[in-house]
Amino acid sequence: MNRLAEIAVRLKSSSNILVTSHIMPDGDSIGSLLGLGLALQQAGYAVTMFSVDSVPDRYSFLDGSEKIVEKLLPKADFDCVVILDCSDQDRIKPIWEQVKELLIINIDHHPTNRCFGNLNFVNPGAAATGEIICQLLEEMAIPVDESIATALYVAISTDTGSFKYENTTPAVHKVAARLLEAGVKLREITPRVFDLRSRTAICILGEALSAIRYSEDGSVAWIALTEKEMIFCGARDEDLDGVVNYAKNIEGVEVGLIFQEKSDGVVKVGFRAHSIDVSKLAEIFGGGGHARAAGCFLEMSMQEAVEKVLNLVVKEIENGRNH
Ligand SMILES: [Mn+2]
Repeated sequence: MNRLAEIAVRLKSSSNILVTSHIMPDGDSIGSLLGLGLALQQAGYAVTMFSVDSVPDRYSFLDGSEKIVEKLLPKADFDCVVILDCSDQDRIKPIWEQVKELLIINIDHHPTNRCFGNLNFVNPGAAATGEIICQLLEEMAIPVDESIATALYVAISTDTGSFKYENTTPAVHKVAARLLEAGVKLREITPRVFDLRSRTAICILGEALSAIRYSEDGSVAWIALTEKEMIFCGARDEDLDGVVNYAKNIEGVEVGLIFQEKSDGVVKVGFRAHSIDVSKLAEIFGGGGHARAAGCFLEMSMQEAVEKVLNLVVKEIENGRNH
C-alpha cells in the first residue's frame, strides 16, 4: 500500500479530524485546508478546520472559509491532525504543544520537509499541496464539487504563479483541467486572488517604483523603503508582497533587492535572483530561503545595510561571470 493510501485508510477510521496549515497562510495553505476539510465534511466526517493566523482577505470569498477556526485551537477530542504545506513544526509553532501527542499526518511538497509526522506524504514533485489533496480525494473516492474544486484550483494556481513557474508540470495541468470540469469559475477567482490590490498597496508600490536605484553595472536594482513611507501610505508588510519582483524583472538586472526599515533599528532585506544563489548571501547575514528568493534582517542603519548587501551581491554576480 502506498503512503497516500495509508493516509486514506487512517482518515477513514477517524472520528474527529483536525485539519490545519501554516502561519501566515498563503493560497496553497488556505486552498488545501478548505479542499480537504470541506471534502471530508461532505463525506460525513467530523472535521475542524483551523488556521493559526486569520484567512487573508483575498481568500475569504472561498466557500467554507467562514468555517475555519482562527487563532485559538478549540479543546476537543481529536484523534488525528492533518498538517498541510508545513515543512517543519515551527510552521505551526503556536499550536504544536497542543497537537504533538495526536496522530500526525503530514502532507506537503517542500523538499526540505522534516517528516515530523507519524504518517508523512511529502512529494517535492508536486507543484502545490493542493495537487496532493486532489490525489488523496481520488484515493478516498470523495467527489469534488465546485466549492472544493475552487479551493484546490486557488491552491495550485497561486503556488505555480498562475502556471508560470518551473513547477508547472503536465500533471498539474491535467489536475487543473479536472478542477475546471468540476465547475471552477475563473471570473470569480482571477479578479480577487490575482488582480485585486488595496489602495495602501498601490500607494506603497508607487513609492517603491520611484525609489528604484541601480548598481553601477546595472546588474542589481534595489528599493529602499523607510518607515516614514510605510506610515504615509498606511501600508502593512503584506502590502509589499511581490514588490521586489519589479526590481528583479527590469531589463539587464540579475538581482532585485528590497530594503524595508523597521521601527526597531532593523532593516528587512528581500533578495530575488534570476540565476545566482541568493540564499547563500542571505545566510551570511543570518537569513536564508530558496536559491532564487531569500531574505534576512540586519541590525544597522538603512545606508549601511544597502552598502553591505549591495557590495556582496555585486561581487557574487561578478564571480559568477568569471566562472
Ligand atoms: Mn505550497
